[in-house]
Amino acid sequence: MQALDNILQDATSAIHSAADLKSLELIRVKYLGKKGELTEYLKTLGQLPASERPAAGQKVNSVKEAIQALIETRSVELNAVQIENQLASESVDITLPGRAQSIGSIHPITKTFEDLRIIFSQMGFSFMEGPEIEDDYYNFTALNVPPLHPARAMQDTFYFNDGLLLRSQMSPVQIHAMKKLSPPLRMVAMGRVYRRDFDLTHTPMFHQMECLMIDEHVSFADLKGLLNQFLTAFFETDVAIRFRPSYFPFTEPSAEVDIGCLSCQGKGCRICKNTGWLEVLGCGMVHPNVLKEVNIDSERYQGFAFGVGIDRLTMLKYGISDLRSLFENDLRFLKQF
Ligand code: 2U9
Repeated sequence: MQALDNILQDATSAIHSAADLKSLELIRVKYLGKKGELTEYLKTLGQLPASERPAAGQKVNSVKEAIQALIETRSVELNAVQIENQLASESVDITLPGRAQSIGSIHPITKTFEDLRIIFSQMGFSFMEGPEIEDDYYNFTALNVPPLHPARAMQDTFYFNDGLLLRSQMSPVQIHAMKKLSPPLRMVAMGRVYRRDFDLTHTPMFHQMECLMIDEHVSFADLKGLLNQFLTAFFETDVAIRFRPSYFPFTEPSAEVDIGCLSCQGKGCRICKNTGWLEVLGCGMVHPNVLKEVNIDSERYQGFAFGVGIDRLTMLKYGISDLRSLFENDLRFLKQF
């Protein structure tokens, strides 16, 4: 009986000091397992005189139940501690600021495309598209560019081997349109064009917009009015405009258009090379030869056209001084838009 009390005492203090579930399991095996101290004890019961057996049996059982109950209680405690520890180690600090999603921005050239689309749609122009690979006829011949014109030279245009070329202006889109549709026509073509030019102010691929209007009684005055409205809307200010006579094979008469310098208001600065003016586009009345080529009666119909470099227009509007920044995709630059 004394030995059983000693076992209970030892087991009780071992169970109390068990630090985790693993040590508690070892204690259970030590006392209650198949070869455990109490089990061994049970086996010796048979050697006792029959009169002592029931009392001894009862005592072993009560010690066994007491140990089981102690283990059960401790196991509940240790389980709770284990869960506490796990929760503490896996806890999330919800006061930490989250990782910000970086949001893209609109490329300035795309922004100009979008602005131009709004301005010219509001003035009743339709937008048309065409292939970037054209042939000599649509890019030059139909536009009254003579066979030996310098623009056709190998050093200006990208040619493929089989008579095809990368369009060097947007005009072929308008030739396709004029062959399909009949006047009156108000159309704009915007997109990529290609020239064999690569220096500080030229890239081999750049962006152009060309505008064409064909109707009866269309005059240079209509062209001036439209350009005034367009440039004022685009630069969001009352820009001064001047026309200088020029020459293009596809327009007659032709002119180049300057706007009053946006950074010095015409006083003269580094941007306008002290002239007070910035060249922005070329324009003119569509040459009768171009109208004849697409079977439009040039006696009845006239048209005006103009072409503008979108990259340059964008640089002027946003004060971008280096053309390369439009093509490098440096996020530090792009994120400003
Ligand atoms: C058709 C007939 C005529 C489009 C025109 C220009 C003048 C012009 C330049 C501006 C800067 C090209 O990007 S740039 O270097 N363009 O000066 N473009 S008239 O004339 C047309 C177009 C289509 C059927």
